[in-house]
Amino acid sequence: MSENGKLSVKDGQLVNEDGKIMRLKGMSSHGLMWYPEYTNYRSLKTIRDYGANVFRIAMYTEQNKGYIYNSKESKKILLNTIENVLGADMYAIVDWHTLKDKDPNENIEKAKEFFDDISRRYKDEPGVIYEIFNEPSGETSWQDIKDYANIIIPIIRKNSPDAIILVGTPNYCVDLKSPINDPLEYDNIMYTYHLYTGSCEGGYKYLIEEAIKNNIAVFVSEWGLSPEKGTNNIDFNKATEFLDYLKKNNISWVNWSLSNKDEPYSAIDPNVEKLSGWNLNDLTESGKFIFDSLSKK
Ligand code: IDC
Repeated sequence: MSENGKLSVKDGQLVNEDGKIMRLKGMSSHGLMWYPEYTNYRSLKTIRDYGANVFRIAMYTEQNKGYIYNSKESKKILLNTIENVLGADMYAIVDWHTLKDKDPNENIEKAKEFFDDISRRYKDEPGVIYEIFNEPSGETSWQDIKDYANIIIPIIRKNSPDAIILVGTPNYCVDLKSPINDPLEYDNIMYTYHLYTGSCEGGYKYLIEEAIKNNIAVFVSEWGLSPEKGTNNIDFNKATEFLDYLKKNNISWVNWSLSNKDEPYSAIDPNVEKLSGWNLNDLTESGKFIFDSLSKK
């Protein structure tokens, strides 16, 4: 983080303080209140040492002690995690992780308070990035998203005028067409695109190319290695193709997730209890691939 300083978006690309194109690569927490033990300083330092320069703090709004039901404790752990991420010299993405709440407007009152508080606390901090909601779904339209964003973004901008803000896209963050056709009218905005290998068919190339042509900045704020439908096999070739594509197009990525939950996209082996300092033997197949990619892809 210290080597790149304050980031901004120029012509659809993320650039560092000197105006040089740069990328963020790193991991997402699992749900912050599910696995807070992986947000300790040494754990973050470990992924930093493997090559990460960003950590996404996925604070669920509704599920598992979500912020809506448990604001005080969630916020304490979130603040502590931001400090640890910045201390490990990485950028911190503050992710208001909506999911069950399919339309971010459902909890907008809480979101307003939350983003006002965090952006005020970190108003002079170039290392904090805001992801104003996770994945919209169901009936949530681009207009609903814009209505929400047009309220939350000015709240953040009042305190932290230049912060990078990530905005999700309809249908679980796969619809880049919406911002391409009808972007928000603010600077330093990036639109999120999410992908899980088991359900991806390569359509991302067309979408991302269109976005680039139109100077729409894309940020892959969550992607995961999930098995192909009906099998237990993760297609690592697909994953490699995806990361190569992102590299070629200078797109930042964040992988789900840094935890040892027994599910395919977790990086840490479910039998491993270490909370930092993992070597390759401590990782799942996904984890090995990701930790190796942090420095290379
Ligand atoms: C999943 C977690 C899982 C948890 C579930 C709760 O991996 O342990 O029980 O959420 O709903 C997403 C979401 C992300 C999901 C993830 C994997 O952003 O919250 O995490 N995923 O299903 N979008 C596509 C996949």
